[in-house]
Amino acid sequence: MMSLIIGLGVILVLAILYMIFRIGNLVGLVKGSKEEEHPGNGTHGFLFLFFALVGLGVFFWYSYAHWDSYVLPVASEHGVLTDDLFWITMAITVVAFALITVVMFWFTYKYSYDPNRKATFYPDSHTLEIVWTVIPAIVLALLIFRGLRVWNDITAPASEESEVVELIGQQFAWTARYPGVKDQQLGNVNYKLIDATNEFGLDLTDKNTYDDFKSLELHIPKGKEVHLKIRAKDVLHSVFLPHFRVKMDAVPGMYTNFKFVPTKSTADMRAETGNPNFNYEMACTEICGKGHFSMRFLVVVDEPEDYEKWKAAQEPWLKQNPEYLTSVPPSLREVAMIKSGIPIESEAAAAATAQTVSISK
Ligand SMILES: [Cu+2]
Repeated sequence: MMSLIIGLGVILVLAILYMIFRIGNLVGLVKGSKEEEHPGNGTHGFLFLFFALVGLGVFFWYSYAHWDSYVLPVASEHGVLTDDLFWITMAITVVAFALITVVMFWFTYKYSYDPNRKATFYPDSHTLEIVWTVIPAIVLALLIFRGLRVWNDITAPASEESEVVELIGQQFAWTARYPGVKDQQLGNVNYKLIDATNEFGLDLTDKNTYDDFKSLELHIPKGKEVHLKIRAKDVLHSVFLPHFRVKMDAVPGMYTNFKFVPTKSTADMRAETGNPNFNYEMACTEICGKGHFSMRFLVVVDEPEDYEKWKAAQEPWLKQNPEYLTSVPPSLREVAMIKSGIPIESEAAAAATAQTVSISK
């Protein structure tokens, strides 16, 4: 309602201004003023200049006043490179923008209609054309080639030694799956195996799944390459880690990847920002439905030794859900129990054995 009233108010003010302008013209016409052929030229010229100066002023003031929100601390190796590229591009484009604005609006003001002036006939100038084509071409080529080189490095495949973490987006939460400390390999998944408990769709015929564990926080080690394997269970989501300058869509039916090296632990960042409550966060940047806003995920960057300790303290998914032992092929059941840490003499183990025996009878 309020915006409707404001909208109507603006329309009314514009209509009144137009009427005043028309009346001014008509009065001029009646008086036989000389301006009748080109009414309001001087005013327009001045307004152009005014608009340019006020606009530029507001642009620079706004950038200055909100400077803090432009310069989020960076906490990854490649983030420093992309920030550099961003600020170099920004500097060049802002200089060009300011120059063009000033020249364009100044000319409109300076050369507004004057009955005593005659325009010069100026069909073309080769030198001028060459200058304004070649200089921007060189500048753009340098920017693009440098950007391409950085981009190729950022999107190159992750190294074998990287820490692999799987991130899964679904309406409306993130989950992380870690390869487990015993085999350091993510087990296979199959979307057809997804059910209320087996939310990853773990394929329990694959030995590598037995020590995989789930986490509702993203823990990553400082100074080591992290390889995010990203997927989605329903619609498009997008992984956004602003401090690490990481952004990658989560796509149903395929993996997307992003590798990066975190350079500051959560503790380092708390010291740097002077905020003892600082936490890294991951957000979804794909409008994925009405609960989109709740797709916030806590990110913890640990020192490498703390990271190893944290990993070792996590319980494999299979140990938390031992009833799924029945889905493990009998020949692999012992391996599954050892890797996941399910006691051989447990009830679940007995149930699985009983089931096998009854099937084979
Ligand atoms: Cu989402």
